[in-house]
Amino acid sequence: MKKLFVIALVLIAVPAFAQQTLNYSWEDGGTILGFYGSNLCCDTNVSGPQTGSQGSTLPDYTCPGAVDGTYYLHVAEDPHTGTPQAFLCWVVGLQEGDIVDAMFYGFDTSPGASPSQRIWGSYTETGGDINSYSGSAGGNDAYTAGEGWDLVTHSWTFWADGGLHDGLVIQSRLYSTPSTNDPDHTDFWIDDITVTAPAHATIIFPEPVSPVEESSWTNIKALYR
Ligand SMILES: [Ca+2]
Repeated sequence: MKKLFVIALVLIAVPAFAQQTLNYSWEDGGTILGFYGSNLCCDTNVSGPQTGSQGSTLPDYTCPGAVDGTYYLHVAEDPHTGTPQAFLCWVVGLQEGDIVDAMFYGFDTSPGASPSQRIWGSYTETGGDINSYSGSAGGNDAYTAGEGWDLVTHSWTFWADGGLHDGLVIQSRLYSTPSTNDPDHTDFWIDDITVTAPAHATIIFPEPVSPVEESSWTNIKALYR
């Protein structure tokens, strides 16, 4: 009887699949993996206090600095139209029923009102790139709380749709007020994302962009004049 009890305990203690947990805090100069919405702009890696705008206001909205380490992410919605998404992580090689947990910090100083952020997910096609959208994966209906750096979290149970998709893009959805107005501009800040996924999956975070990739064609042409 005692042996049976021990075996039962071991079975409970061992997870069905090995898990991995990775963190990205923008300390290497990276920005975003991609975005949805033509009005997402100005993605930059920043440090120290940053002042931005909330809609039509003059810059009056100050983020004091990173919540973790020295560097963090800045993005903006300009003009206000729809809900742009900043792609912060891409998990690929997922299988039906896999659990993916993620959390990040978004900066918000307006309780119960925009600007605010939400953590959300979308599927990508098997074998496709990060822009091969294959449907929304849902997210957390809660917005950043409006108390400075606020943690948003979500847990997804992966739906493979018969093998049509094997990737999950984890994004920040950006909410501004008013939701539609041109030429309004709203700044957002993000830091410290942590993602847990099965060991058979691959967790991809932003990477620093090399100076060559940053150069516009104009700059490249100028080099050969
Ligand atoms: Ca950081």
